[in-house]
Amino acid sequence: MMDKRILWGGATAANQYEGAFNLDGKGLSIADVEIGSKHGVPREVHSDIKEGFYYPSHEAIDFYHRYKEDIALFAEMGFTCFRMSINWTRIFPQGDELEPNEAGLAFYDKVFDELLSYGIQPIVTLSHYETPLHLVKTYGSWRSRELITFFERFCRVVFERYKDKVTYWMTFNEINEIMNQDEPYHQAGILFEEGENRNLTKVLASHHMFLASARAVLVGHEINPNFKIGCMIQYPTTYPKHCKPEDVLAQRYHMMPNFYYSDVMSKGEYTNLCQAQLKRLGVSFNISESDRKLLKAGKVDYIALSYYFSSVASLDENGQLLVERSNPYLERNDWDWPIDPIGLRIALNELYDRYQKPLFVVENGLGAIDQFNADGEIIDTYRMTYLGNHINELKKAISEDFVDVIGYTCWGPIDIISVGTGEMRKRYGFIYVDKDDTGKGSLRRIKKASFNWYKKVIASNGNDTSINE
Ligand code: BGP
Repeated sequence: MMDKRILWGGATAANQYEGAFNLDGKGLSIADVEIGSKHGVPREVHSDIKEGFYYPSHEAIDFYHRYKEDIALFAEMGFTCFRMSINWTRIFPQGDELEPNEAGLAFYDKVFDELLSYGIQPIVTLSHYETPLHLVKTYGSWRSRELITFFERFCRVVFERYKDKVTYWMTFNEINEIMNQDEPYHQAGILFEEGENRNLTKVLASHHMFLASARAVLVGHEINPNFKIGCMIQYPTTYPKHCKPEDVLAQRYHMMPNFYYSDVMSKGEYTNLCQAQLKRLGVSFNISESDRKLLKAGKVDYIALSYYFSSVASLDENGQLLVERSNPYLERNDWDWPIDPIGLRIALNELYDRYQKPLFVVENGLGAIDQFNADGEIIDTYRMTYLGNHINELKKAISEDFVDVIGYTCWGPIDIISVGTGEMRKRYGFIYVDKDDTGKGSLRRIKKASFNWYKKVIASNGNDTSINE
């Protein structure tokens, strides 16, 4: 039984949800030139919009025009919070203007007012894979220190504008994925050039983003001291493959690039772990005294995390780190992601032990292929089982392990575009959206069986996760 009341809701990102990619003055973001993948093929990025291609972000599922209908459905489920991003390119279409786009600001006013009219608090990500394309082309994205100024300007404008409407903010979505991805396109707007020192670029771009995040924390607190500004990481709970000490070391090695991010943003410095990680990467760089001071002053208030699955790590015979998703103790979803609810409890304990800062689970969920039955319904028991089991472990982390958790927003409470594949058929929602992978469909919203289930979960503060079949 969990007594502590936490926030409950769902999480989205503008580029996967809003559509209206070129309306009311919006500029192009990196998402707007990315096409969907054919199954198994990586997504392709174009330098501009090309004739004859389908770009999933352009319409997405059109929250831009349907926000009232969607928010009413969220309210019906009893949401007390809703995570969304402000699309940077609605506010600063190119990213480097001096004055914001009023129509973009007005849109988020309408959305926040609608949410607040139902008592739903907006939880806002400032940068969720939506770097302005112009900044990528003109400045090389976060390779350039100049982006710190542009990001700070964007933050200042939205903090001022929404200071009475939003309390919880987070800076960069899954920032730690910069180190984990071959090319950190989504996270940092970077595709490598030939001959580029990739590790060095990743480290420097990350440094610029750390400084930008620290500036955002300082500016935000100056505008409203009650703001809570967090970082956001993808938490990759990892187990040693065997009880061999080498595999335990491998597990630690695998966590290093991830803690690298949460250490700098939460502790305000490059810790011994960060230095060890830099050494492993074979790169070094100078950090000025003023940068060090800024990082120390701009530590985050809380840590937000996404959690989907766990991995296992080992060292191969050449001493190389090997990370696998296959774990004989776990089942996997349609996209081969292992399903591991206890991994969430472990994640929360590891993070809280390390940082002693409040945690916010801002993404968790099951991507699945949903099918209508003969009665025209989607009975998504698999989704309820996945979420219910994770919520049960979340409650144990709170009530038995005394971890301080602010809230839980599952990913994609309504079906939206998948970031990994650009598909629609990878569905996370309690609400089905009639749209397929080629962009066809009426966009009609249809409740799945999990809709009423989540309503009950929220009403019971997560204490009733039972499924009535
Ligand atoms: C996270 C992202 C989200 C989201 C989610 C699910 O990495 O922060 O934007 O999309 O993963 O991933 P996918 O959409 O590929 O299933």
